[in-house]
Amino acid sequence: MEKSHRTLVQALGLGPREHVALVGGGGKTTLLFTLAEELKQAGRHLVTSCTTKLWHREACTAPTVLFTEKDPAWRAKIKEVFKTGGYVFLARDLLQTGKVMGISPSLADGLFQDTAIDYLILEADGAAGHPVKAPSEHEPVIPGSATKVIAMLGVEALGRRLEPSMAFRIDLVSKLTGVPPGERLVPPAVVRLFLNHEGLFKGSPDGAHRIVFLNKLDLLKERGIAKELASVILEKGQGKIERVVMGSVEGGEYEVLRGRSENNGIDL
Ligand SMILES: Nc1nc2c(ncn2[C@@H]2O[C@H](COP(=O)(O)OP(=O)(O)OP(=O)(O)O)[C@@H](O)[C@H]2O)c(=O)[nH]1
Ligand SMILES: [Mg+2]
Repeated sequence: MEKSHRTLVQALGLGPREHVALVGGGGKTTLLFTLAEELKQAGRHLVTSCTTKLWHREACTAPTVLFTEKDPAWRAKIKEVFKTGGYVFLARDLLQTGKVMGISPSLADGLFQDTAIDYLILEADGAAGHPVKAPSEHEPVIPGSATKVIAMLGVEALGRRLEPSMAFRIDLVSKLTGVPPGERLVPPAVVRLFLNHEGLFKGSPDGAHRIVFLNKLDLLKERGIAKELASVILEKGQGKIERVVMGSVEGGEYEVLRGRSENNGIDL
């Protein structure tokens, strides 16, 4: 059964303390800062970061950006920022390319042990702006203490032909889905991106909830194809996928399809 939600916290079923890792393509950064703003408005203490690379201009969406290599007082500064009702984007260093280098998974794990931090939200994968990706050998980079892993896909790719404009690491996408380049990305094939052990959830901690997020629903004239994908994922996922969220992060609308476990999330 589907359920509509207005907040990401509800749609994702977040508890009072979570370590969230975002993988896949089609809206990770947008979701990261939309969720951060929701949690900030609710007075929660959160840190945003990445274990990959991300544009500095994107990191600057956060009220404060701290670099662990440049600033020995970064830990104390996070607490200072909490007192002002803000939040931090934490990175290792600023690169000449205009990107920031992310933190290590072990630093992320250590950070989440600090109970002053309610939420740690990380971008743990890169898709170079494409709606679809498949992970390479060294991707994604998910810390062991992650409690929720959210694998995203931009639904504008569904039913479209597999082309370089659509998919990052197109050869791997083709291999995982079984769709040859130039053929259509139909739901029964796309399911494998989420359920194959070499797919988007690769390296997720055993205890973490796995959530599929089908984003940019606003771009679809006919939503049936996204719903078809969502139900096949839950059916074939056999309880491994806790929920599928279909929605539009930019439009602020979310529909949730549940797996076996019931989890309504906290009320902010
Ligand atoms: N129409 C629409 N566009 C969206 C939505 N969410 C994100 N986008 C757009 O999709 C593009 C990619 O979004 P990002 O948030 O940068 O995606 P990402 O997964 O972080 O991408 P990479 O960091 O390159 O891997 C941007 O142009 C966003 O503005 C949405 O809900 N609807
Ligand atoms: Mg991004």
